[in-house]
Amino acid sequence: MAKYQVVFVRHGQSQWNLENKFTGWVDVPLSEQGVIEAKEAGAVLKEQGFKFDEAFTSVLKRAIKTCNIILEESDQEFIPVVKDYRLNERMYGALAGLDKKETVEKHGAEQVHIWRRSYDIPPPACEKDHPYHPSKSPWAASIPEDKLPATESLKLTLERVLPYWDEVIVPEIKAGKKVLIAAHGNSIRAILKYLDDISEEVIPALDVPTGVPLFYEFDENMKPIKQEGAAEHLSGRYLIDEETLKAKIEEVKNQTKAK
Ligand code: DG2
Repeated sequence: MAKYQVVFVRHGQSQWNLENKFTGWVDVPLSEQGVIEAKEAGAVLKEQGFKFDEAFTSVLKRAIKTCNIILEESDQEFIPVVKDYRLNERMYGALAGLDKKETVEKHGAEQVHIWRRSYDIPPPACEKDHPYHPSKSPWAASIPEDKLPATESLKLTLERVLPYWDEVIVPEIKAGKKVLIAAHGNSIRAILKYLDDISEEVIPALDVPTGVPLFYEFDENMKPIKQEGAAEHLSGRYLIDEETLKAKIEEVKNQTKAK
């Protein structure tokens, strides 16, 4: 029987999603479309009666803004919002700031797919003097230096996110709180891999669309309960119609397809 509920949402389209650039820990804003997606996510949650007790987000403004817009649109701005770098996007290493299609032209589609979607192969590391090295971000001072990654695979992202899920978020859920998690394509993929025990062979096929709430229910042991209409490979279901969902997932996949 369902005991706990969680809603995950990847931030709405960011300016660099729109411009097709690898982003990672670079702190870029939402695009105009991203703001609309966040508003739509809030409206759907309101319409379907979702009430939250607490929200968790990263320290990156695209996720924070999405979280705030959702809470505003669903009349829940009063709930506490907890921000933590452990929900950040995977650190994209030396790829940060590069155009995704140009990177394919330079290194080949296969190599870029490995960097983007393999489980344990990280992109090339970024040097300390790289313009987007995380030590240059305004919030870097609040993170222990040895926790500032020069690059991250999905596996390394999972190793960062999972302790936060287990030690900070799950206790709140078990205390009976309904939780919203506004994060990123790969920090959410990492949590979903864990929750649904998705294999290393299957995880490269999983893409998370921007700005679409993903609803999960869990039993008393925090085991996900398969939803009717669950998304492929997942126990949770997206709160959007099938056709729009497909188109939004294709958008993510097509970011590296030839011009
Ligand atoms: C994107 C994901 O992250 O890129 O860092 O470029 O969710 O913060 O927009 P997000 C990035 P892909 O892994 O889909 O290339």
